[in-house]
Amino acid sequence: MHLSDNPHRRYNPLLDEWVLCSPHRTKRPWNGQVEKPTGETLPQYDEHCYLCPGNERAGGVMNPKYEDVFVFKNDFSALLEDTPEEELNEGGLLVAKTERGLCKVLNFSPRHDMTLPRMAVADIEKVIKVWVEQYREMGELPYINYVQIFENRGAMMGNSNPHPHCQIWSSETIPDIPEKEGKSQKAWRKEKGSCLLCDYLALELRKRERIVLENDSFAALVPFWAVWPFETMILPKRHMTGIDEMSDAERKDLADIMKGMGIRFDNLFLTSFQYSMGIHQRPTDGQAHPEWHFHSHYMPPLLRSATVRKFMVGFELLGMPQRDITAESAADRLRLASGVHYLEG
Ligand code: H2U
Ligand code: ZN
Repeated sequence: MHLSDNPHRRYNPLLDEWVLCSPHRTKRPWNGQVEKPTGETLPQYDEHCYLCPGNERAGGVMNPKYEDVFVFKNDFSALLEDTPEEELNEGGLLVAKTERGLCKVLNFSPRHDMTLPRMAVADIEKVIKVWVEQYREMGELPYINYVQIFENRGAMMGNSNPHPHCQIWSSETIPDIPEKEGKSQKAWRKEKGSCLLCDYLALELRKRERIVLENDSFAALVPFWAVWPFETMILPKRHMTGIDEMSDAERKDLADIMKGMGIRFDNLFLTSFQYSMGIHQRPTDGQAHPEWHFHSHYMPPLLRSATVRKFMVGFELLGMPQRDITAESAADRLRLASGVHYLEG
């Protein structure tokens, strides 16, 4: 099959969905605008930032003068702990159920101008440690069955504040996407007696067409079925159902590959790369979930420059996801990007 020439569909075995690939379209001329990056520099401390140390948040709470990471309950939580149980079902057409949950914000650094790829590996490790603590702590709450850790980086992704932070939303039900991934992994395990993502990673490490980076414990790759132009996944090489199973050395390796991936993303278009990143792992519903292989997804919208993004519109909203540049060429470009951050080179 000529994957780099002919329009085709690719299967996503995690979501049981397809993506349409149109590699021949990359030959078409580009008439859209291409702007120069602004090169905005931020102060280390911003007196108006509600995430900076010592500053006031909504509702008058003061942030402590924290020195590394700082986690707090979201002042505008999407889910609440004390929502009463209610249900609606009118003929299977008007169906609703109340949902309980807990939302937190985690600041990566006291520095307003920091980003994950520019932080020291040891400081990223501190962030991962808090992820593990929060995953355990929130997951142990009887009404919490899933913990979603995610970072929206950049205004393009709806981030309201450049201060480096992520969010943790934990919920009573398993959200649709991890639920689907869980089902696929369970079905694979039942049918083949192995793990879907262990098998997938072994294949990718053999082929080496879509691997971007790897270390002893992790690999970063552009999945065969990527939808976003530079969509990437980070997978542990060892089968682990959740981030709470990592050894100290594995936590360090995760911090290392996250930094490496972040540097390459930033270097691709010489800009602070924008994305939604998140970790998928075993639900916290009290079951073992041996089928789950934890991993993270990076979904960046940028396509050809610091400002020209891919839009999910038209056919994507009404038909199915579609991409032009192949996953293989995206992986090549990320692999060839420098490992030294452009602001430090
Ligand atoms: P995002 O920029 O990734 O959306 O995250 C900012 C979060 O911080 C957002 O969820 C919360 C918002 O609800 N927030 C507070 O908890 N307190 C504040 O004083 C302002 C914003
Ligand atoms: Zn700040």
